[in-house]
Order: sequence, then C-alpha cells, then structure tokens
Amino acid sequence: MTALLQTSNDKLSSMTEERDLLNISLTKMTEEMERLQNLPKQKKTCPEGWKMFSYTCHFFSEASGSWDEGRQDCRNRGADLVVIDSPEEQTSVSCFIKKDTWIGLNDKEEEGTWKWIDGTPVTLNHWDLKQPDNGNNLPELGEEDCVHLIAVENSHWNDISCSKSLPWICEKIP
Ligand code: MBG
Ligand code: CA
Repeated sequence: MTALLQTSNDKLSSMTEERDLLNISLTKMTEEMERLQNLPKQKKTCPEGWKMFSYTCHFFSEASGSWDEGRQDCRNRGADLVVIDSPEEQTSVSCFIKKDTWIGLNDKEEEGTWKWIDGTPVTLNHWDLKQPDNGNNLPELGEEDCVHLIAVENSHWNDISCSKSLPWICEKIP
C-alpha cells in the first residue's frame, strides 16, 4: 500500500514538473505569436538615402554604369532594379530623375518580349513615341535590349544598348 502510494506520488510530482515546463513554453509561444501578429502594424521606414514609395523604397544612384552594373549595385544593396507597375509609381520616379535612367525592364531573353526583372510582363505601357525600336536597324546603335526613362517630363521609356552608361533606380521592400 505504502509502495503504491509512493509510486503515485512520484508520478504526480513528475507530472507537476512537466505541467510547469509546458506552461513556460506556452507563455513563450504566446509572446512570440503576439510579436509576429504585430509585425505588419509596425511603421516601416526606408534606409537613409532611399525614398519611400507606397510600400517600397526607391534608390536613385549618383553613379552611372551599364544596365548589368546597375542591377548588380542594386543587388548589393539588398534590392533590384525598379519594377514600375502602376501609373503612380511611374509619376513618382519621373519626378526625381535628372538624367536618362535604367529601370528593370529588358528583352534580352527574347527579342521583342519585354519582361520586368521579377518576371512580370509589361502591364503599364509608357513607351515613348516610336519605341521600342531595337535601334531602328541603325548599325551605329546596335541591339537595344535594355530600357531607360527619358529625362524629360513624364519620362517615357526607350530601349537602348545595355552597355550604355546611365544611372539607375533600385527598389526594395523595407
Ligand atoms: C533615339 C533612341 C534610340 C533609337 C533611335 C532611333 C532619338 O531617340 O534613343 O534608342 O531608338 O532614336 O532613331
Ligand atoms: Ca530605342
């Protein structure tokens, strides 16, 4: 009888211990859940030197380089070349550029098939008059597979040789 009582006492104390540990882990998990649930409510900001646009950040480079060099610089900044997917975004970036500027649009993969660097097809159409023309068969221009904003009001798009040296716009989600 005593032995039986002892066994169930032991069992009880080990279960009490287990219950306490589970309670601690429940408290921790509840805290973590609340932290994660509050994440979207936190006000996000862009790094210094970047401009907030909608839910993203834009960086306008001082430096110039080829389209590939621009893209690499964006990647080094944890970003990529800008994808312009709304008239509002187009208007916003066009306000800030002072020179012709690279954006994340090209037809390198297939001539005439324009794709944003994130794989999305072109929904917004902001081509300049008579563009894209792949250099209009002018031998001195060569192939034109990369797109830049033209540095005039509205900054329409033109295709140009990817090796041209231009500044670029990067984009990332904060
Ligand atoms: C230029 C474009 C160039 C090519 C050329 C054709 C005056 O714009 O920059 O890309 O399209 O026109 O003539
Ligand atoms: Ca062109």
